[in-house]
Amino acid sequence: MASQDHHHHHGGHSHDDDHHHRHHHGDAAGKGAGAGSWVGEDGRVWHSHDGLAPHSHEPIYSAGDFSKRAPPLDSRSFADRAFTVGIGGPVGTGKTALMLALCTCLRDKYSLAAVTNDIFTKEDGEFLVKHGALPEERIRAVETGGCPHAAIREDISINLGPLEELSNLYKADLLLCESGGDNLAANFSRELADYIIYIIDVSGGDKIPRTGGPGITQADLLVINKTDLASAVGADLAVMERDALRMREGGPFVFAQVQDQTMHTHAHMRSSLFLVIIVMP
Ligand SMILES: Nc1nc2c(ncn2[C@@H]2O[C@H](COP(=O)(O)OP(=O)(O)OP(=O)(O)O)[C@@H](O)[C@H]2O)c(=O)[nH]1
Ligand SMILES: [Mg+2]
Repeated sequence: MASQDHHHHHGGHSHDDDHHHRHHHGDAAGKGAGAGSWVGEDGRVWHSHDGLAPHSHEPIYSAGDFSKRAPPLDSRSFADRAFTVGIGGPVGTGKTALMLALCTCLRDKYSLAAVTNDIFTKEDGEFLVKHGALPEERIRAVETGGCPHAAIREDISINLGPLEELSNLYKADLLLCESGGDNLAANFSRELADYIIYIIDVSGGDKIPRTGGPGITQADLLVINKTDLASAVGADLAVMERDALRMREGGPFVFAQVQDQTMHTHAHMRSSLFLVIIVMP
């Protein structure tokens, strides 16, 4: 299988702000910014599309460090919204499968609710409903349009609204929020996720951990999924382990087979659940 290049793409629209706008406002406004974009008073390129509120994208100059990742918020009131676990990662790595597994493992012990993000559909929410992850009314699906990373980073109100509502309706102990699949630069804002899980899989090749986007380096937990496919795609798990530990300064990661619930999988899944549970207030 050809390895995917997760590295350079940015959703195909004009986010030339990320690296250039500070130095080239005129250019960005003139050609790169395109219809629906403008340069704000702060010098950033703002845009509005797909039903998201106007937003600009914070420049991301590096993948950042695990030890310097945004800490949990001091002043966060869990009465307004329960402890929220964000699950991010590239397209198709197993985010929804992980949502289902977490719901299945935790729903008897805790009051849960889930919000899923898709670009143009409600597919993931429907999947969770179909597989009985939680009672249907505890699952909300949000359509983010073409900018899934904005919905977890710069314009999180699209997720905060349904999360707060579900939290209050069901006196939730724990909320799960699945990001739409996005590129390696997408990571959750601390304002949205109290605990961040970033999930990649082996099928993109064993180089992925060392390419080190903010999700890989700064998530509270990295999951490397679909280890059952490693030999089929020629991915060396030892390399992935070495690189994940190095990129994350020894921060936690687990290998997983989220879907095929083998004994082996369960051991890994338990350790990730354990990590989720120990950070709960
Ligand atoms: N072989 C294998 N396949 C898996 C595993 N986990 C998930 N899958 C499959 O991978 C595919 C994508 O899984 P999803 O959970 O939908 O991935 P996702 O990250 O939610 O995808 P998007 O939301 O579309 O970005 C599905 O066909 C799953 O059945 C695994 O451990 N091993
Ligand atoms: Mg999904």
